[in-house]
Amino acid sequence: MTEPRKMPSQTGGLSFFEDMHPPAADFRADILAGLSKPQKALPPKYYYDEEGSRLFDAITEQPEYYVTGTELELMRTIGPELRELAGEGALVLEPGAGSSVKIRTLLDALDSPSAYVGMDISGDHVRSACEALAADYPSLEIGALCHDFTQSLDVAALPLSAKAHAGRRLVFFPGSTIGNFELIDALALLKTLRGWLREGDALLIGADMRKASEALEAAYDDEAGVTAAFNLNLIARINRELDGDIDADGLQYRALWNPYRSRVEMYLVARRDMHFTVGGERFVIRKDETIHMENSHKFTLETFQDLAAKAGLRSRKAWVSAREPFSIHWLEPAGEAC
Ligand code: AVI
Repeated sequence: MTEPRKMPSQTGGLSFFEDMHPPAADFRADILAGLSKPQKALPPKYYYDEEGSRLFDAITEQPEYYVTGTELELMRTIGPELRELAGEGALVLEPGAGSSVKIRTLLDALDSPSAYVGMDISGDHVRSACEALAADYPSLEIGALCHDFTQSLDVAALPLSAKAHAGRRLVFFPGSTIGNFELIDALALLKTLRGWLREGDALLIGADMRKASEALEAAYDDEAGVTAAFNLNLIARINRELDGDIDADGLQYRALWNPYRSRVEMYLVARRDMHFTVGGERFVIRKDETIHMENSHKFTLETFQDLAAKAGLRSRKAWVSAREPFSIHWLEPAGEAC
């Protein structure tokens, strides 16, 4: 890690802002590669431009999308247990640093947390999210890291106080974002997060659960068409930023539950044959051909705990919501990852 800079006067109440210069994504190369595959596919990490982020927030408010509300309700219910498990003075680390309501719920539940460090691949995003948090928690030590959280991190080298470094590390990864990774990548991410923990530290992670296909398909294809708009927004972004001419009206959004892979698969389906150009390259999509957009894996307690065990994480406690089943896991380092 480069020597972190402490810049309290310039950091809007933050203890530090550190840019670890994660490698920049190559939007053009990734989109052209995805459209050139036999099964066309677009990387979901590109959903989140300004409009995409606004649409995702709107998804979380749709009545069919139970994920956000259910997890938040469960977090509130288990708050006293989290306080007990974390003990006093925890150092909270949040890869993603996106969900201000959930992190506030956790911080409010804990017993005098010593510090919070948010991280995200977008420096602007993590900085403003952490500054907003610092305004609400003026006595909490708060740092922001521009970092690709799929990469290793030397937590001991972060410019935090001795008190913060002495606290239990609690890595918080809510939202079932883990479900958007291919299982092999989810395992790699769990191993990376495991690498941030010492004996006695913990990973608190949300994982959505298998349920009736009707509920799952409705959650990912809401009546108001917000999830469809979220997917089609990536087509608009491609047209705008890569000089494309894809006719979005020729594409229909569809969400399908795949029980064999235990995941909801999201696609754009061509209504007719279409020829289009993106980034100076020509493509054809045939009627009924699909563009694979995203997966959202769903787990049972057992399948998630098995995955965690392969990453060297042992389940200390798991909670399941009363209504649409959603799980939150308290995982602790155990032995080595395999
Ligand atoms: C961010 N992630 C947890 C969402 C999910 O539920 O898989 C992404 C999403 N895509 C469409 N709707 C929600």
